[in-house]
Amino acid sequence: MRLSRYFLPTLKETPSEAQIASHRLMLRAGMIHQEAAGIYSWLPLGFKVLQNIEQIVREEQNRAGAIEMLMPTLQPAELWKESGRYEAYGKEMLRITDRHKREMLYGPTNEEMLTAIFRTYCRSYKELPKILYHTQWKFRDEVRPRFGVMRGREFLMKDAYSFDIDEAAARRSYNRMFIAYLNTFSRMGLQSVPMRAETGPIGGDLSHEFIILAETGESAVYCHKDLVDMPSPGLDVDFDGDLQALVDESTALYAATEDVHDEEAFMKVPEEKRLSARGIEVGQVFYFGTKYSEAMKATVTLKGGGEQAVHMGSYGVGVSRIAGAVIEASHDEDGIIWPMAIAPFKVGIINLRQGDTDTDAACDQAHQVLENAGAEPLYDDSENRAGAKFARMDMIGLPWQLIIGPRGLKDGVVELKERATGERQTLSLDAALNLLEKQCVRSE
Ligand code: 5CA
Repeated sequence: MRLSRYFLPTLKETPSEAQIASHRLMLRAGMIHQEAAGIYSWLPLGFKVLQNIEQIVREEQNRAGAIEMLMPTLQPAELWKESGRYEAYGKEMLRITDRHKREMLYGPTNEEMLTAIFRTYCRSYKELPKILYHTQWKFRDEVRPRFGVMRGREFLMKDAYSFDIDEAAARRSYNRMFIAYLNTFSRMGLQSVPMRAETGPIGGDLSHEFIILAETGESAVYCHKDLVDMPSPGLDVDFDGDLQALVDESTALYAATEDVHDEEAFMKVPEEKRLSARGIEVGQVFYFGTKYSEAMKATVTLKGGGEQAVHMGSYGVGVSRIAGAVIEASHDEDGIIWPMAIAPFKVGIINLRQGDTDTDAACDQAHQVLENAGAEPLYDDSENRAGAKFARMDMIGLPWQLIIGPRGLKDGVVELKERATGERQTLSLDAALNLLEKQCVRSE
């Protein structure tokens, strides 16, 4: 992509309304544009990041055996009256009346809708187990939307729902999602810590939040320090096998969010291993048994006769929140440092003397080769001074910078800079392009 043809409205000044680094940088890097409190447009650069996050979430959901679908943003109020949550949800729910005076709402989550779909089509134990998911915009009229996309009112969530015959089977579905989440966040370069958590308006008594430790996180959390660098299970996990041992390993050490924190149990952790910190919740999993299936009569017939309300769980990932969380976890004073897996472009080409025939030709060649190889280059072909080009490239945080100027070309060389380490190397254009193809093109 040529910058001259792209839409990248970067800002030099730090926006005064932004209190944390990720919000500031998302505005400055031209990723998002605020439309109303907690409601954002995703500009092209931000939208690419959002799509990359969504795709990783999708691949790991599919790998774990969940099935993708799509439900609407608007929901009829009747469904929520059946479960009893229409009143209980309170002011966080955006209620809408259509022209026929029918009560609707902008969905904050989809337990009711999917339970109703399930009961329409699935009547027998033979249909079980099932995990269905979608990635869709949600609306929660938060009292204090803040920190940009981290606590929005409209936000993108992946939500999955599991249906099983009994608690033991439901626990297996819970474990699938639990392990899938560890892998999902790890692929994005995030170290997530699963912590016991409150269930809130979703319900049930078994729940874990997946927390990214960060000083600017909204939740106070307490955990054993060894959890902070625990390796993720890895993509070769057998999701049809027994995952209980893996889950037990990840939950054996103390880890809890403030709401369920047990100071007495925490004190049993050796003092030098006690960590009380702040964190960002990027995902949460719930098992709530028959809470919705009983109220909404989602039952299946049993093998030996009789009927059983299905056991359910739900599993959310804050897709849009993750864009902010990754920046909180990965930036420096010059700007964002994208992990390769979700970077909006993988390499920035910087032309140090626009208009110089040889330099322009070398940049054009690099751009074309990298485009064709699928290395997703962004070519700064603007007339700006080199200093301004460097500053902008650092700020938007692409993993690699390929720097091409007339002086180097005379000696047959270009410069390659890695954003994360700041390391630079001087090499021939061919060698640089070779290296970039290896680094930036996904191997699968
Ligand atoms: N139905 C369940 C699971 S599918 C549910 O709604 N869970 S949740 O309330 O925990 O939300 C799931 C994830 O969405 C959270 O872990 C968080 O990462 C994200 N999220 C929740 N509220 C917001 C918000 N206001 N802004 C951005 N992301 C949010």
